[in-house]
Amino acid sequence: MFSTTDTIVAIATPPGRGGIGVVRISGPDACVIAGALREADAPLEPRRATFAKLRSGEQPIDHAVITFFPAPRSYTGDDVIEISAHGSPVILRAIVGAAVAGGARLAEPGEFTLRAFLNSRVDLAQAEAVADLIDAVTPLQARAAFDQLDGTLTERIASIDAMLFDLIARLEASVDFPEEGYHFIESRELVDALDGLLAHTTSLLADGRRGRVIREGFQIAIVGKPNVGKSSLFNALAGAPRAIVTPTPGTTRDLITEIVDVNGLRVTLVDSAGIRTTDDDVESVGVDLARRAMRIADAVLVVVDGSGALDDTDVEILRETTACRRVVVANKCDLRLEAPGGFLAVSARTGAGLAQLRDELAAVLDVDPTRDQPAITNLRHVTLVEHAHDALSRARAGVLERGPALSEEFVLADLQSARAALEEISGRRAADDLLAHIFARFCVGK
Ligand SMILES: Nc1nc2c(ncn2[C@@H]2O[C@H](COP(=O)(O)OP(=O)(O)OP(=O)(O)O)[C@@H](O)[C@H]2O)c(=O)[nH]1
Ligand SMILES: [Mg+2]
Repeated sequence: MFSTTDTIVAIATPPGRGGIGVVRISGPDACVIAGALREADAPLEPRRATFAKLRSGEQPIDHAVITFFPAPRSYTGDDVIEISAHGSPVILRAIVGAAVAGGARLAEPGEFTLRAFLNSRVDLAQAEAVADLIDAVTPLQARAAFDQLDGTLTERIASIDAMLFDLIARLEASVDFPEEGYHFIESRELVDALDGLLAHTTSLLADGRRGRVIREGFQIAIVGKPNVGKSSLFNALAGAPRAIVTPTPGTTRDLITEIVDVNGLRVTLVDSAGIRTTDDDVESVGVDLARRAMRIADAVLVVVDGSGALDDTDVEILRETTACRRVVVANKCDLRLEAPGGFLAVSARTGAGLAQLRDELAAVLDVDPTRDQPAITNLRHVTLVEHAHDALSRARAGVLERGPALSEEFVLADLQSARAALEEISGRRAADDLLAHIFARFCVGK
């Protein structure tokens, strides 16, 4: 990878124009480079916003506010200079250009956060949370990412790791002093300790399912026979007229998707062709697509026409979706008060029942945004906790199998591999290519 000891510079604010734009410089020469950029004699005081006139050589650039965060108490752990100038790409590029002329190097994507990780300002899970926080689409995603950045996952992993460390130490003592004929830990005690650890990994994994969908989102397919108002409901939930709505059955053929916020959950809604048997070639391709979308969705929203009675096609679709997580709605309730089949009455036209529909969709996805935030949201973390969990289960089975004449070496190997998995979450053991992969997700300047 690139050098981690030189001085880097990048624009930290998003591309485009704004009231303020920020250029960040990090590294041993940050102060010297910033000094050459401004017209002033007095050195920058730590953590004090200082007004400055910026120049590039003899050319004036802008009025700006410069703040100096000395190492190690800065974002990256190195000396950091933040320059807040007017948010014009021309000005910000000129500042970066002057910094490069002064000896800085353009930062790679995520390089500021990578340095924070390498300088132990954050662990790997926290660094990943920075990217998630920036990418968050719903407030719930932002909360989950913030909690991770704040160290909730780090703490939970560290407490499991500490217990493992203690157990390993005692087992190693037994292995190292076999002639004493004394076990530093008896098998019953070992099984109890493993049960305690497994309880922690189990609860982390349970949080993991909820957490991952908060981070990655769900897919919900809207299905029903033609003309029941699927596209109208899709538009109502999306808050925009995305899909064509007409009184002609068979209007929608393609799959149409839109990302919506359902009570804080990121949901990809999929509108599709009305399901029926048809001679129309194009429509029948659409019906196949609809069935496929229905099968891969995390949940389905089955729509029936509430203004009339159910017919065979409705019954068939209801039967096809019994095994799915689903919500069934009777649409067009503005035309008739009582919904057939006791289904939730909604109206895409008036908006009646839509709030309750959102609640029911969130409920069927089994994620309650008001509950405590899950500490684990990322597939990489879930997979590693699974590894640790499996290794602990193997260790437990091994102890039970061999009874009192337990063989510490086998158990030790499993415990070590559990520990290795957990340390990969925090990044204490992380290969360079893993780091490169994770930080490549960041944008420049982060
Ligand atoms: N009164 C009333 N009419 C509705 C409502 N929702 C949809 N409609 C009407 O029902 C007709 C069909 O609506 P669409 O949203 O196109 O129905 P669809 O299920 O997507 O139909 P296909 O794409 O053909 O399968 C249109 O004329 C809509 O205006 C509703 O809540 N109340
Ligand atoms: Mg439609």
